[in-house]
Amino acid sequence: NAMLQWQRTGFHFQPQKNWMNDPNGPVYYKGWYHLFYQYNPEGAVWGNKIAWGHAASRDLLHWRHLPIAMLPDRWYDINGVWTGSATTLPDGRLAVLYTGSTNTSVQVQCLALPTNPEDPLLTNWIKYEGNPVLYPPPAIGAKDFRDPTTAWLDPSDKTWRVVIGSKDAHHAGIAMTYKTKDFVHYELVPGLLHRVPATGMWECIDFYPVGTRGDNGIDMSEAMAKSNNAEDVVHVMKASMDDDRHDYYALGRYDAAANTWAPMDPDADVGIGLRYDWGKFYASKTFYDPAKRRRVLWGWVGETDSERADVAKGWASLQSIPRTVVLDTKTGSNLLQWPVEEVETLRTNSTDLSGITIDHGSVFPLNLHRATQLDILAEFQLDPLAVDAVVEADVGYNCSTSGGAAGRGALGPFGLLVLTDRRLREQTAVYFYVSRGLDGSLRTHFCQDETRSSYANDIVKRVVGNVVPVLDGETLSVRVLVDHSIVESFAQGGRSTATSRVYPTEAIYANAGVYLFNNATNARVTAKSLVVHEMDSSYNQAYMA
Ligand code: DQQ
Repeated sequence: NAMLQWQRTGFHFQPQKNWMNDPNGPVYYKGWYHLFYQYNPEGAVWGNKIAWGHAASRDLLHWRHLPIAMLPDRWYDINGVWTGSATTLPDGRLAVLYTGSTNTSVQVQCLALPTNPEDPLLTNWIKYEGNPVLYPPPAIGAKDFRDPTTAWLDPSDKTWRVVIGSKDAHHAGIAMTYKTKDFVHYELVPGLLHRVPATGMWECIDFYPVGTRGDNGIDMSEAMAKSNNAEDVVHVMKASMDDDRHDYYALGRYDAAANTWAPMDPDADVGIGLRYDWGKFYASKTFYDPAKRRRVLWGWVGETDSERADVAKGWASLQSIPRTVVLDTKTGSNLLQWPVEEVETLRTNSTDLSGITIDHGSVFPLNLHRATQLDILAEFQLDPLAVDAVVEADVGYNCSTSGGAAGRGALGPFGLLVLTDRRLREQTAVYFYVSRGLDGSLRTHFCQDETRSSYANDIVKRVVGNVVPVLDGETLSVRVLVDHSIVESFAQGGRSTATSRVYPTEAIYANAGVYLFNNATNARVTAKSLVVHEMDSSYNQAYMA
């Protein structure tokens, strides 16, 4: 069916068919990037046969699909080989820990190792004969104990630390630390690494350092070995909140001796402050890439259409574009996420449309060849005289509830309409909205409006987004990746991101277009720079298995 085929992406990772969810055990090994993922070999929905799908790549873009790495075939994982992480040992070998859902649906931790460490493709895996290696501790629910992190070496006693998420009896989300010498025997470290009331089950915890200089990525064990330089790093804690299905992170300080991590800003703790992405993005995980000395983030981008539609098309879910993660040294209070540099190698035809001014209440069509796979970079500036003339505007603005791209205020919304049909009725809007307080201060929201993204009606359509920090002298900038059924946007250099799954019915193939729009009532907007790159597909024949 051509319409469903249309939804497959050109440069986002997806299996050839069936259901996918969380990224698992991402790692760089002997020249290859490996991505494992939660995979249902039996169909396009989640189920109790979840296995570890597997693919490998030289560049994080062109993937070689490999055989399933692990199937649910033991009593301790017969209800699912669930999420886990890979750890690179000092001798270069790998240890993988994952959660098994047992024959009685107890969540236990299991160890797996590559059958042949000489094989750079890591094709075959052995489950450790003594599995499971870890059961839920007393007072923790049998079904609330999952998703072990990548381990790191603690220099004080030269043993490994692993973190596992759960919730306590008061519905607080918790992070527990375990100690192990050999990945077989474990000891619970007293106390909790962290706890946040009322946040419920913490899935897929990620815990890693970022440098305060904001440049290279850092391996966790390396950062610990240099703990006398603790001032040079901040530790990020991320949890995927089962209650609301979003990935929340916070920046904080790790005290290894005390087994505690505390947020630098208590008002921005895990689950109540920052999110990786304001759209569809969950169960994410980072890994340290020693080849390019960077930290790379993957996130599961699920479907927002109906299960029936997924079954009809035979597949469900994408992975986000892999994103480098660094500390934002300008604000000091958030991360920056940006598509890995390899993405730029897919750029083909490039159109420079810098300097266009859009009057208030108007749209401007971009003259492009193809608009289904794009990498758009735009920088906007509101007419400064118009901004000065506005005394107060839209102080209570909210992306989700203030009318989206069709709403009109003094200084917004304005931005881009992508995957737009010829009648300009099917469209996904990526936009800024500036409000002004009585004290003269400006606040900028970055939002993505899915409400007109498809004529189909079996789809969850929302307006997502939030306030994004804009510092003095900065323009409003956004990078938008358009790839058939996904719009993945990065505002202000990656301070804020928004990912939408969209299902256009008319804005497909040659009918898809891009427009600039400005729905502000009081100000003209200039696209100071605007470059649109068409993107090659990464799924070319040579790389198919
Ligand atoms: N998905 C896995 C679990 C994890 C959840 C099961 C998060 O291990 O907690 O497929 O999406």
